[in-house]
Amino acid sequence: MSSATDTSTGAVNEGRAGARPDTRTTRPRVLSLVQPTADSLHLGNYLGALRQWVPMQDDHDAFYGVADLHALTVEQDPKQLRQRTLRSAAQLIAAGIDPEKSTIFCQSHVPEHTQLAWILSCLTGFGQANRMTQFKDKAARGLGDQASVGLFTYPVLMAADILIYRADRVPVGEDQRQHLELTRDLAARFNHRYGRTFVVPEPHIVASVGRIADLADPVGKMSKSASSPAGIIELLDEPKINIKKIKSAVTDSDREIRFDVDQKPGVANLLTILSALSGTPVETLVESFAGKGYGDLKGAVADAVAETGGAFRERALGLIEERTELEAILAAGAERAREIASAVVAEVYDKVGLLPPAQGRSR
Ligand code: ATP
Ligand code: LTN
Repeated sequence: MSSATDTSTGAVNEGRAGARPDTRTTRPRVLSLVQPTADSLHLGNYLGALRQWVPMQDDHDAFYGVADLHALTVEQDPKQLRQRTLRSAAQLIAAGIDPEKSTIFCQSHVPEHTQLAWILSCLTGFGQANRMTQFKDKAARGLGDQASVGLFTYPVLMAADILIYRADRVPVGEDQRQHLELTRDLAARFNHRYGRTFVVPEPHIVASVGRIADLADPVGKMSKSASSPAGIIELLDEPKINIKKIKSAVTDSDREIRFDVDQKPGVANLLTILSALSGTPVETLVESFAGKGYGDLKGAVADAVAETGGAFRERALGLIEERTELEAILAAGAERAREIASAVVAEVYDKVGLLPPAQGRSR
């Protein structure tokens, strides 16, 4: 792991009088964000990302939040974006992120992210940015030449989100691995050019659940923006809708339940989901389904999703109504985040040679 204890920021370690003490000196830092691009998070977000975030808040200094600026890389309805930002925050808390343990914030409330993103974009080769496959996929999916420059530079803003907190670990799904590689490159490049400044972060990707597949097209990943309604389990949907989708999940034409991602991607995905939700290893599940059919497997998956999803849904729908409370949590999170982010941006501006504005000397 890269060094967690950096000496350059008093601000990181001081904490505020009366605030939760900053535990950075003893605990590594974890950071991750979700985009508010839908009313509901889906099962892939939950298993691939959020579920890893929850235990990490116990032994890390945790920063979790909502990447509303990233959502703007594709067209959004303004009113809906605001609602989805609050809904996303509610869902993080419903999943078990505790505002007493973690700093929960909204990306646009910490304007230093965009300040650092500009500096990092000046260190990013056009060719390197152009190799990012998520941009290519999203641009190819209908946007073509209309894809925004923001979508193109999205991974640089993501690097800024991570580096500005000197995060040690970043729990994400497999689709973000390449962006993490870019982030690591940019950290190392900046450190090499200007002296040690950033922590080079480690991705935290759990292989078994890093890429939950689309139920209707199990070769693709379950995605808020790319999946058809039939392919995606939205956690805030009525349980009966999700049960129906699971029962209609695409499998294959033979009848054997075994784990083979290449030959039987639909069945492998159902086994992956059931294993993650039940805590039972895939091999044990395969043995227990010997002689049974796809209908039995789907029934077990539907029960497991209903069980985990039911409690989550109830908590989230309750929290979404607590707007004032959610806003207060985000305000407190932004305050703590800005203490760290503003010190890092000041240090970076100085290192790259930007002239500081003179205090009180205007004529
Ligand atoms: P979009 O389709 O709008 O890009 P998304 O469905 O990929 O959205 P994000 O908000 O971008 O969702 O992702 C939040 C987190 O969930 C990220 O860490 C991402 O890697 C993870 N994630 C997204 N989809 C999956 C999936 N199918 N399996 C596992 N993890 C996933
Ligand atoms: N690109 C991520 C969302 C995201 C993120 C981050 C994740 C924005 N900034 C920083 C981890 C760390 C995605 O889920 N598509």
